[in-house]
Amino acid sequence: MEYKGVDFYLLDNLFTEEEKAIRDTVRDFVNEQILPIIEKYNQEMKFPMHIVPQMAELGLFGPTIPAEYGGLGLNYTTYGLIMQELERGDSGIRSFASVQSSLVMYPIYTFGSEEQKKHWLPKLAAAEKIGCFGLTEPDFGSNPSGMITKAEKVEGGYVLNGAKMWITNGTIADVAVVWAKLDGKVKGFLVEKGTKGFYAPETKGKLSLRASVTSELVFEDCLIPEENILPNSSGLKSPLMCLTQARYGIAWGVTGLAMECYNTALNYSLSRIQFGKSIASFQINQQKLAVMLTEITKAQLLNYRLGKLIDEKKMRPQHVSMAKRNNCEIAKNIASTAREMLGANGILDEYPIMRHLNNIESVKTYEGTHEMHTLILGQDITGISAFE
Ligand code: TGC
Ligand code: FAD
Repeated sequence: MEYKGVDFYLLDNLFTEEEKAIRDTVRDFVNEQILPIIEKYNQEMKFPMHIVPQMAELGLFGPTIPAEYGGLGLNYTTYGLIMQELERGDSGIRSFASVQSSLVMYPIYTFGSEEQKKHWLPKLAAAEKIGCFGLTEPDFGSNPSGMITKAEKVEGGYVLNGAKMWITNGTIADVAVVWAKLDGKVKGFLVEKGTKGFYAPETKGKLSLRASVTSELVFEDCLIPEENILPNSSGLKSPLMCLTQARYGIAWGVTGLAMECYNTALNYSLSRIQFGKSIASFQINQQKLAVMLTEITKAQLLNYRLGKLIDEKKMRPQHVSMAKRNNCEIAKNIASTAREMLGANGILDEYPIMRHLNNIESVKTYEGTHEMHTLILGQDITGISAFE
């Protein structure tokens, strides 16, 4: 059955023709290029690299970056809709786009020199170069301020020592945006593939986000040239600003994941017969569908308003935390309920639900865990930090 999206509150009436056209183009791309292949890549624990040039051609990398640097200069609602459609395909595909756009192009655009912007951004938009973002360390995940990776000033540049962990695209990246302490203050560095003393081994054994490359980054006396420091980065606030961008994309992305699980459960329940009737006719299943649709609609409304707040420059990071926290939680619940509604068939790879259910475990964890976003909101409400 043709997928038509989920739009109970007629939000389509609020999107512009351009926003809808771009969303539909990405939806078609997902239907034609991702859904037919993704289970295989997921099972083989590989990222489908061959789709990246097509994604670049569609303008899916850095879509909000101005055209003079290779982006499309689109608004944040459109960026969100792109992420919604990509994650309906798979969280690993959305992750690839999130990292390239929000965690690599955004920091170069925001904290980079004019030379860095001109050199890197068009290549990243065209996917001639792939990037990754290294903040998390083996001993510092939720609390990146404790990071021990450090840079020391030497003649002509900086020497970098330390390690990062759980880095999306690390092994396949041409350039890593790495956050390290220089004289005790966090700064961003562009570490290029092939730099002596830089290794990026792939993390094996993941049971979630399998169609995505995850890596460790190791820096052993890496000499980083002077021109590769991000000159306008300043303190932990700089990487946290990047996280706000990526968290926004995740809020939309997981809504797409939830829409796909809901749609699959709805179609299945209408056709599956038990006790002489479709299982959709039983009250308990109708309640499940009603709750799923309500939660999707609430998530869509959060996303819609959040996009406007960003475009109107009224967004605070706490607004994004609320949407990331809520939407990951409801997506996880919806994927789990959808799995139940398919009975035994729910565990088969013939349906996308089990893959989404496994993926959401990563998505709920990265970019700030559910608990971190709860505490961010708690601090905003009370003025009291409960992190320590
Ligand atoms: P804190 O003192 O609160 O803040 C330091 C400065 O930063 C400002 N700030 C933010 N600015 C922009 N966006 C945000 N989200 C911000 N959060 C804080 C803050 O106002 C302050 O500014 P200033 O001017 O006063 O200096 O810092 P803290 O050390 O107490 O940390 C707070 C905490 C715990 C919320 C933060 O560390 C945090 O968010 N932790 C979670 C870590 C996290 O999310 N890691 C994600 C790693 S990247 C990743 O997962 C990529 S997955 C990609 C994929 O595959 O899709
Ligand atoms: P911890 O910080 O050790 O937390 C463990 C548990 O304790 C969590 O439940 C947490 O909520 C809880 N906890 C911690 N502190 C508190 C507290 N103060 N109060 C209450 N509860 C608390 N990072 C990058 O930098 N770049 C990437 O590209 C990237 N990609 C990733 C891809 C995947 C597939 C995954 C799984 C992770 C990725 N990450 C990346 C790392 C991710 O951001 C971290 O895993 C996340 O921030 C949590 O850190 P942690 O795993 O060390 O958990």
